[in-house]
Amino acid sequence: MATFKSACPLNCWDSCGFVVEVENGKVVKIDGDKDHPITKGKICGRGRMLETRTNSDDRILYPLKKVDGEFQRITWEQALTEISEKLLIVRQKYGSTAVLHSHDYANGGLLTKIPDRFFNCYGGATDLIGSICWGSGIEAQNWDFGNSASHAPDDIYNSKNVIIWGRNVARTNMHLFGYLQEVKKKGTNIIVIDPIYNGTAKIANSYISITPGMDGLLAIGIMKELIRLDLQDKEFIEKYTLGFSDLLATIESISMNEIEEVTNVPRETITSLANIYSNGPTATYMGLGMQRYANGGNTIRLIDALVAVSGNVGIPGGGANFGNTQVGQSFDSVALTLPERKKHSRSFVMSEQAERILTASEPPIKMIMVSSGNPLTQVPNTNRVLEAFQSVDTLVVLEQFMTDTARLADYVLPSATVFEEEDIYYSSMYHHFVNYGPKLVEARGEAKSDVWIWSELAKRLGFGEDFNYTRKEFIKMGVGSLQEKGISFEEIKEKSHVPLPVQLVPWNDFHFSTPSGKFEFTSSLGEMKGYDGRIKISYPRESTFSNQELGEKYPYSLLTIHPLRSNHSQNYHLIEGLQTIKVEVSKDIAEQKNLVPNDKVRVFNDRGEITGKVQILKESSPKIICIDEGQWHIFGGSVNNLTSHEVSDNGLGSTLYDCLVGIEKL
Ligand SMILES: Nc1nc2c(c(=O)[nH]1)N[C@H]1C(S)=C(S)[C@@H](COP(=O)(O)OP(=O)(O)OC[C@H]3O[C@@H](n4cnc5c(=O)[nH]c(N)nc54)[C@H](O)[C@@H]3O)O[C@H]1N2
Ligand SMILES: Nc1nc2c(c(=O)[nH]1)N[C@H]1C(S)=C(S)[C@@H](COP(=O)(O)OP(=O)(O)OC[C@H]3O[C@@H](n4cnc5c(=O)[nH]c(N)nc54)[C@H](O)[C@@H]3O)O[C@H]1N2
Ligand code: SF4
Ligand SMILES: [Mo]
Repeated sequence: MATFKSACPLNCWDSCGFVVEVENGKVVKIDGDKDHPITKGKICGRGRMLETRTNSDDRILYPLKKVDGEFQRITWEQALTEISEKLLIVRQKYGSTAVLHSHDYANGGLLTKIPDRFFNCYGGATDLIGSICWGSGIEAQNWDFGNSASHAPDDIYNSKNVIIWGRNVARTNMHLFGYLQEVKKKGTNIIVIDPIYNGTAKIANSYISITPGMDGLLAIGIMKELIRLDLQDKEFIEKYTLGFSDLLATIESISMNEIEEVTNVPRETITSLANIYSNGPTATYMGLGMQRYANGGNTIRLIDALVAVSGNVGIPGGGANFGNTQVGQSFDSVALTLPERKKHSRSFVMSEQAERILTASEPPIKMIMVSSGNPLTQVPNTNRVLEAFQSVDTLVVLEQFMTDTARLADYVLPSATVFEEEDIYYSSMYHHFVNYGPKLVEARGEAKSDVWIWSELAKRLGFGEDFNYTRKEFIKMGVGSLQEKGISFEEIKEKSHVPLPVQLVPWNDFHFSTPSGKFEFTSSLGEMKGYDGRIKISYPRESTFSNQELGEKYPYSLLTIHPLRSNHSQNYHLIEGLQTIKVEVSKDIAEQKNLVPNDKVRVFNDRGEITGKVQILKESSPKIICIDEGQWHIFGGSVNNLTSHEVSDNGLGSTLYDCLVGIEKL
């Protein structure tokens, strides 16, 4: 047996360092790397499950082609020849943008950028922009700061108060949870704002429950109190911001009574939050859940504004922490993806891909290639996604398992798992370390790395010379941008984890990356893109405040949060205990509908329905139903049967949690 350092590839805040045991050419155990400065030897069950995902009997090990509705094993030669011929014919007949590359970010390896290189060299396919995950929040921070950047994890030691605003830290961000436990012992004040009393709320000094989608209004309430009490940071506002008078006008246009009513947060709590924000440093860690609403971008902008007005921007222990895109921006995407090779382009917003596939003309979508994603369970409005993905002539899916998306494919190409290929891994969500993952075992069966698959297709399409590089050479291309900062691939490989040269306390020079160089309450970038750049008062699309009629028909807010034991859809087929649908309801719903635990219920709206077994939430905002995302069709189906594909206010995010439903006992 031998042990090796490696890295978790999963799309997660934490990006952990691993120690992997290999015996007789097989991965047998995964543990945490104690030497990793952030993840310190602790990993979660999803990381450990990668051993099962690699060794499972259910893995797809050979190329498959659907013939008369049944999958048949074919050779790689046949698969690659037929797929490349189809790509050539589609381009010739309809143009390159008749092909859609549908993907998400299921793998945090640097070389997941290679499909972009492939499609650019192909001439430019239809690609996806924005993100169902964090699109509206990232765009919001681009408007306010010019980029989305977080404070380094250790900076939490400088915070007097920590506000966990809509992030399910105990479940989704285990190392931030570790930090919270540690700083709490030293007296740091921890506050959780969330519609659900979650695992993080349990360790907090206070828990504030809020009506879903109304966080921006709470931020306005806090700013109103800051200003009433004359606690705002006048110097910061004066010297480093743009558009404060517009913000003031918005703040003044709504009363505290209205805010209390809509948010369900009492005035004393709002006043106490104003005192906490002004008596900092106060760090705000925002989650992604609360920006998956029609007003999601505006919500993040209002929280950013609160952090700015209270003087918590650019100081140690402060920050409006959302994503940390400066991590991913450290790599040389241009060298890896060759954008100049693209001749044609068309983009669909990720959330709307099904609608756009179904309505596209000039050219229509004729072929879809899917990698690192499972749109049939993960993209909103599953019934429309099914219709869309069934409507094209050819669907090719690069996969490890027979997911709902793979099941629908004409060709399934078996993809290697993390330990079967070399790469470097990072996450643009939390910390700034890049981790090295060596190739530890041979890929099982005839599985191949995605890079190999794209390269073989490239050869057959006549742009093989752009792919005539080894994996190592591709990785080196991507880290070329770090050379002048003294970081090389060899160093990353040797040390297993290296901190990237990003700002550890972002904006500490008060030079912002916005067009004005200031923090922008009124966004010039937003205006340049044709939006009203001002911060507004806005509500979710599906709420009793904005749509009374719908609220009467479907009175409950459905939250579809991330599962504890699976990264999205990745483990449901491997853990028997996950193969049911749990419908968590707030106490008021249980009382009103006479529900007790384990009652069978149907949850429904105009888009679809789902059935499952009741559990009752201990504490939450009223009128809430919560169903974890990621479930497979064979185990009851994805909760995205119910969600809407509509985009968020700034155009680039999803409205997954902006969803009204009804419920009935069966
Ligand atoms: N176990 C596990 N961990 C994961 C993942 C996973 O699938 N499983 N996925 C990873 C990925 S890709 C991501 S994007 C992150 C997401 O990490 P998080 O942001 O922590 O998780 P989400 O499930 O998106 O968000 C859920 C939280 O937002 C709250 N919420 C929902 N609506 C509102 C609202 O209107 N206001 C407020 N204040 N709170 C609200 C929910 O109650 C819940 O506590 O997690 C990563 N980590
Ligand atoms: N209702 C609802 N829906 C949601 C969310 C929610 O909170 N609620 N969360 C959203 C969020 S935050 C996200 S990030 C998305 C995630 O959406 P996805 O990324 O589509 O979700 P995963 O289940 O992680 O699916 C990824 C698939 O990629 C495969 N895969 C893993 N590694 C590789 C690889 O290296 N190559 C290839 N070819 N395939 C690979 C896995 O086997 C898996 O089947 O889901 C979104 N959907
Ligand atoms: S899923 Fe996240 S917390 Fe779990 S091991 Fe991987 S990076 Fe770490
Ligand atoms: Mo995500």
